Amino acid sequence: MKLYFAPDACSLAPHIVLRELALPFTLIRVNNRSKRCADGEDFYRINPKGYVAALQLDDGNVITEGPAIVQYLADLRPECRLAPPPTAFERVRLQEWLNFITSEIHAGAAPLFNDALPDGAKTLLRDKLRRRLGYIAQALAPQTYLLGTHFSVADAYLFTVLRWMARFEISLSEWPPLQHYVARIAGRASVCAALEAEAASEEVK
Ligand SMILES: N[C@@H](CCC(=O)N[C@@H](CS)C(=O)NCC(=O)O)C(=O)O
Repeated sequence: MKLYFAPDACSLAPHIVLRELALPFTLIRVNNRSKRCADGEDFYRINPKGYVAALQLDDGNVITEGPAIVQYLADLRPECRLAPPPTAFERVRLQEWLNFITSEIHAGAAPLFNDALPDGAKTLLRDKLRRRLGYIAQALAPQTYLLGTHFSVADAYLFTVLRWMARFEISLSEWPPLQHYVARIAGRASVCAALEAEAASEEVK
């Protein structure tokens, strides 16, 4: 398998999951501006949507969209319990979280990466994000992970997007359960290895 990624982008979530599952994979860095891959390939040929993450399977099939990628990976190694079984009711809870993270936090925060966004719009987006983060903090207050006691692919995704908040001048210290959650996940071996590998990857022109 090949994971197409950009450092500290949403592709960090499937990257963490690949390492949690100890699956063999190759990391291929993408320049999100030039759409060039580290191996010289035009990234649009891998993912015509032009964004990471993309996972290319050994048979050539490509999976895109973070929530789909992480669930596909978790189901390859069900014994690792990164996702409840597909027919279990708890799987719906996982999907609820993945959809919430992707539409309310990831997509809600994405425009803030654009420096050209007017200040008024930034304030509106930040306020909305704060309300969503408050909801997550409440859900996490009595438990260790989003689904309870087990780390799941939703935690890999939430950890990834929470890392961006400091750049938007949103301090997680406003919500101690979120701050503790991020610190806990940052200590996982898979997370340390993924962050190290992304930081050490060579820039692509
Ligand atoms: N809906 C996609 C969104 C992916 C996405 O927003 N990727 C960003 C990085 S976090 C990206 O590569 N943006 C570059 C671009 O859109 O040109 C998913 O959930 O996987």
